[in-house]
Amino acid sequence: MTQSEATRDRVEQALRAQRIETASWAFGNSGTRFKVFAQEGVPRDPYEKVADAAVVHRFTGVAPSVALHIPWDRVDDYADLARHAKEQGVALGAVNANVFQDDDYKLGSVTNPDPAVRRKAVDHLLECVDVMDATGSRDLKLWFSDGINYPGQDDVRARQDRLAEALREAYDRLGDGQRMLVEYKLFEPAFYAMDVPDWGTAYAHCLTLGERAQVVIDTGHHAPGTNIEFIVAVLLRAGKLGGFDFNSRFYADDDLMVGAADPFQLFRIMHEIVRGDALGPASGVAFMLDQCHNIEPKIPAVIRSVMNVQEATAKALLVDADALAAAQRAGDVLAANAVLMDAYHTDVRPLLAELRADAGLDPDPMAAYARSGYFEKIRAERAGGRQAGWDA
Ligand code: RM4
Ligand code: MN
Repeated sequence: MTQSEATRDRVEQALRAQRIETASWAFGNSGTRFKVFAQEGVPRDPYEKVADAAVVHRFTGVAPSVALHIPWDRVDDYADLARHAKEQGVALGAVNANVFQDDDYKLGSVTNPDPAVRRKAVDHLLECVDVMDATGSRDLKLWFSDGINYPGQDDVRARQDRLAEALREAYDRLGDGQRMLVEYKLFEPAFYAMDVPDWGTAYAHCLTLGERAQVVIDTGHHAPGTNIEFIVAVLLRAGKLGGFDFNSRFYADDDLMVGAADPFQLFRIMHEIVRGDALGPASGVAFMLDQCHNIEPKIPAVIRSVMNVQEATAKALLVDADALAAAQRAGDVLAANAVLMDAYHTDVRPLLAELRADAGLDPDPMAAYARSGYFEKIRAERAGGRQAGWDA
């Protein structure tokens, strides 16, 4: 085998093994605080959301699980939902707790000054672990809207204590093989101080909690200009990167399709993943999408997002690691940068098309979905009923 054959072999193998998790809420209606534009064919319940996620997997072959959001995806029988998923060819993935939509949570959930509200919020986290037991999910993903709008509104240190206490109780409830992923966000809905604003805060709590608590990076949750790949490298090195919520942003938490706003950033992130040997399932890094498709059709938008992650990954895998290391050792700044840019500028679409064809898939998932008639089917079938959205 020549060196280039060996490279191609390694790249193909890694791409074949890649897994990307879709999000149930990406299939429901969403919008901004100004307007939610309803779309035809949108799922009316978690079963229909899972069916749509399964379609994404059918056409891409690399999206075999779908994350749930509780209570948006509340059902009477979670084991039955898991069976339905399996029948459709997918599994239920991370369980996302939702402690940000009740009136009680105006001043916070797990950090609320009122112990009764904190109790209610922690009980919801525990309920989410019950759901995981029934679905077979590995990850409990926690994002807290908690924070304060004004200096002096509440005691920042006391809120950290309350957060630590809540996380500890949920952590101790985890079963074998289950993990807690702690997400951070710079601002919104709190404008002065979020209780988990950054990776450092999330990391500090995870470190205290133990091995099964890890940080999740939502790519839309940073200040503009933040070097996200640096965070990836540091967390990976510390064994504390639990996964990603992928999306794109131009301004704030825009939740646009990953790789749409800044494909170069996505490549840089995936380069650190490859460098840290964290692409495969053994690394425990979960590659999840957390997006909302406000104006574009949802299923093709998720397919496009999955393909964007694949393309960035393929480019990252093509980085000539030996040449890069040699240039770095020699202090050859331009050569080192050129190695990365060469890989980034490679058109990997033919390679991915070939891999799909080898796997018995259509080389062009977008066109195959459009031809499949699935949209026409759900548009006809899903008339009437209440469409899923952030309030359902
Ligand atoms: C939050 C956060 C969570 C996601 C919700 C929908 O901003 O990103 O991960 O579950 O939005
Ligand atoms: Mn997120």
